[in-house]
Amino acid sequence: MHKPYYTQDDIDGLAHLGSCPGESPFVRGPFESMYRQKPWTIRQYTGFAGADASNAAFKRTLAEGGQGLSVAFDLATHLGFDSDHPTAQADVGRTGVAIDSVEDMKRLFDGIDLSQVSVSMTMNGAVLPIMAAFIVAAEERGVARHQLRGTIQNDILKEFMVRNTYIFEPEPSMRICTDVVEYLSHELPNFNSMSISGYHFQEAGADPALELALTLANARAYLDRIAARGLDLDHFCHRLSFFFGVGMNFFNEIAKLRAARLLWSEEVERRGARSERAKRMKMHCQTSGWSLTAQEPQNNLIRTTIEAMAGVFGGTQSLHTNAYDEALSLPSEHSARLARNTQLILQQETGICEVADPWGGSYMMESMTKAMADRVRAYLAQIDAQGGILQALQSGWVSEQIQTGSLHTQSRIDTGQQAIIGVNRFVSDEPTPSAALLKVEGSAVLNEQRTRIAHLKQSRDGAAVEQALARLAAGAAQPGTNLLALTIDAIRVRATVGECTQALLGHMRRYHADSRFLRGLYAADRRQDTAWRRLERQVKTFGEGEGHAPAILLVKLGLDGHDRGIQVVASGLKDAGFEVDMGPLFSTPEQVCKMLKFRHYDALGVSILSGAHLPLIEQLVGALRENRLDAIPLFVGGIIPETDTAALQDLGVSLIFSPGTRMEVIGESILNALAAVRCHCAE
Ligand code: SCA
Ligand code: 5AD
Repeated sequence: MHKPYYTQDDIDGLAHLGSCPGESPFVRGPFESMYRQKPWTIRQYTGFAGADASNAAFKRTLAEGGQGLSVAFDLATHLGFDSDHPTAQADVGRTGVAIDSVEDMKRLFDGIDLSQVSVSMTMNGAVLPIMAAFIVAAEERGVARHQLRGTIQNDILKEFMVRNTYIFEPEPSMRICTDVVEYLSHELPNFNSMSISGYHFQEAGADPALELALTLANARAYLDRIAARGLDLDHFCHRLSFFFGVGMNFFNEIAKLRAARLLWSEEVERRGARSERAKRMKMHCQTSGWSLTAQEPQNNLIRTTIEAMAGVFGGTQSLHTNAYDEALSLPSEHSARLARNTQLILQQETGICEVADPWGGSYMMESMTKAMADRVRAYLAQIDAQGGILQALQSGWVSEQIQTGSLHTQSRIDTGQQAIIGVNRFVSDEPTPSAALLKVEGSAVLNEQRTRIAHLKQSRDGAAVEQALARLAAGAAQPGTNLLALTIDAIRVRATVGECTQALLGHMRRYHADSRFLRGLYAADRRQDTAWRRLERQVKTFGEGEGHAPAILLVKLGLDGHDRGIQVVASGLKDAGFEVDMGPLFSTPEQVCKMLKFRHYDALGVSILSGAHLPLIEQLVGALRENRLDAIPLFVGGIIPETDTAALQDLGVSLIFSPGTRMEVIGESILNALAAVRCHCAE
């Protein structure tokens, strides 16, 4: 909560005051001249379908004012599956670009001079083959390693906590991260070897203080590992970069970014760094995807502009602004252009770049920066008391903190305490003018990738591939060998991303996470609310009629790991009186059938945000039919464009819930649908 106004009293004695931008502790920004000398990099996260389509989008982005590149890979690539792997089929090319080999990587950057453009790659689980493919692609184009500028995300801890594109268990995963940092610090001195991320925590429900605390806690864990290898902080630390989300909490977001630099500088100094460069935090920011709505999507342009301004006032080095059609699909050409223009207008029309840290000295901002830093320190102390972030992860503390945040936010929205214009206030009855959405032809991409893999496998030197993969597998069993060096050798002889991953899996176990959701918290927030109490009564009445509470199985299908939505729905329905089970992430239709046979369920709910809903639901419905389970009512929630509604209904889906649907609407619609089925059966 903010005070009504702030005065000199609020900043008297604050220890962090008094420095200039570019001076330790860098609270006012990493550089003295900041944007006057070099504005932040307009770096839009881009990728879909195959390498050629994404290459065209990169070239368009650069021609239309983008200043750096940022690659979004598809889920199959993230999880180390080649496109021809049976598990990956529905997801190929959906949420990002499909990359199976160095040949794909070369096409991705065809005609783009990698000695001039910096490239960020959001890759964590399959970081070894992807980083290797990038290095080999550049090498074969004649770009020297020291010329390569960019960033690899390489932040596996937050994958276990929220983002869910992990492959190996935490220990081997930490080794891989550290191998990458070590290799890049020697071989690619201008490449940022980690982008330690808070963004995904915020998207999953963390408030700015928790987001920052978890980011710094993870960063500390990485520092410990890297230090244990004997690397000198002053040699590698300036290449550890950060990544934060920027939501609608305007003042707090600015304070968060200022506090982030302050705390990082303190941390690195405490560990004995001597150079200023090592203590200076640099960051990328992305406006919040979660804050954008499917209802009246043009409102999202306004939200994104405000969030972008908070990122800029906070002193970010690089920025992605989301497209307004975010809650409906991946950006279209038009929405991507508007998103980019948002940044160009800020840079070139407003004068914002002329003054560094314009909020510096504000009674409010300085005291909020201090308050933010204090809250983060308190979280870090809590994490330390548990023995560190890995322990806090394994005990479930991290996910409990984040889910608590997401449930409180949801209840505040559902009760109207937190305003979202067009969703819970000033809802428009007018139909939203329909925008042309990007459509990925998944099966075409899949067929093309399959053909390319087959061709690659025919034309390469099979024996050389086998030997390189055997060396990689042996390296996995041998701490002390650098796995990135071995993966580069394998990728160079045309091993695929999937083959490298398989080789590592020989010695590094695949990680499986539990699905958890919280009980009691959501209902506690809504106890006074008549709409909620009505739902509770309806569930009770249904249960009395049936002799048991309505039971629902909620599942995620395919490779999509976005589980904030399903967790919130699971908690809400459970609190309303439903019996709720949640299947594990990455369920297959066969596994869903098995779960349905294990106990009685009245309904099945599927959450899909990856755009793969049509093939996945088709597969699921086929499996349900084969197993004579197709009488069970099927609900789907997620990012489902209206144009796909009819096809899903034809497949037998009873109800479709878009983002932003209130909990009581979900609960009541399910009960009504169940009642309708009962009536129908009785006729
Ligand atoms: C800049 N420079 C200056 C200066 N401004 N020097 C003096 N005075 C100034 N005012 C120098 C810098 O030191 C640097 O040189 C060079 O100019 C480039 O500037 P930069 O600030 O480093 O900018 P950039 O190259 O853009 O790098 C930004 C950053 C990097 C450091 C943050 O890591 C980055 O680009 N990150 C992007 C991460 C990203 O896009 N992630 C997408 C995630 P030196 O290098 O020589 O020092 S998307 C995601 O994960 C969400 C979706 C999902 O899938 O879940
Ligand atoms: N292209 C552009 N933006 C993307 N996002 C995710 N995948 C892509 C992509 N392929 C953005 C969305 C999402 C956030 C995590 O990143 O804004 O909410």
